[in-house]
Amino acid sequence: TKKRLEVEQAKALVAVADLESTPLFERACFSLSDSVRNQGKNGIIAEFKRASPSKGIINNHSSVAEVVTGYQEAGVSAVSVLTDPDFFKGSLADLVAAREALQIPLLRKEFIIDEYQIVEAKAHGADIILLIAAVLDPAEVKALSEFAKSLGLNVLLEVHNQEELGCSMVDSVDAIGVNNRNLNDFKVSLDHSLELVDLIPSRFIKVSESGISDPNTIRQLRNAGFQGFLIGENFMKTTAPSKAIKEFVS
Ligand code: IGP
Repeated sequence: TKKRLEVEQAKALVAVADLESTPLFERACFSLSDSVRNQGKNGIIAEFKRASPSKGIINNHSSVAEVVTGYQEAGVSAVSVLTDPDFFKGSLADLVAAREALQIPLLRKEFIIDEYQIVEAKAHGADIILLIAAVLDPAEVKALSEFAKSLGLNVLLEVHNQEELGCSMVDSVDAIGVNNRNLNDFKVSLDHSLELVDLIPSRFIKVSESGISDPNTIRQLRNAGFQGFLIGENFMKTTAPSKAIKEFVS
């Protein structure tokens, strides 16, 4: 795949030992579960998202630092930054810029298929990595999540249906996210979250992902048992995402 090539090129350019000797790699990670349980924060995981495969360019004018600073001021529990260059116009430089602006957990939003990307995530300031059940087999989810935990990172496992949840769930993940968007046809339905929430054991942080655009939806999801809410486009599509999030939470 394209991602495999991208990873092999990155490996040829920067050795693991070089990533491991960066100051950010040494840093202790913020805990996602502590931040989500913190009563002073609102459970939102707000995303910096320039573009997407379904929408094309969403926001090409806002700076990472300005947007994520606004997210933090609005009381979010964590920030997510896309690093995929092709589909989402993101980069590791975006991740570092977010880290420099934040004192809360930061998620590297990426299609992770290799341990190298996990080392890279930590070396560029991430506290949390995403593992997507739709692109990994259960043995890979287990191995990659255990590797991430060994580096002190938090792990968010993303599922879309009951089958993925059943075969991918492992104790080495901290949080389970239900993606309301089908990655194949991009259709969004909250029903995915509502149908899966009771099948997720309570030892995991439960996150509902994608297509959330109304504070009432958050109330509904919270009542159903979710603690985390991953939101990108609703804020990024506005002229000032940092203002949009403040209005959303007020
Ligand atoms: C955010 P939205 O609809 O609020 O912009 O969605 C986030 O859930 C979405 O970007 C996402 C994603 C992913 C992107 C969820 N899982 C996996 C890339 C890969």
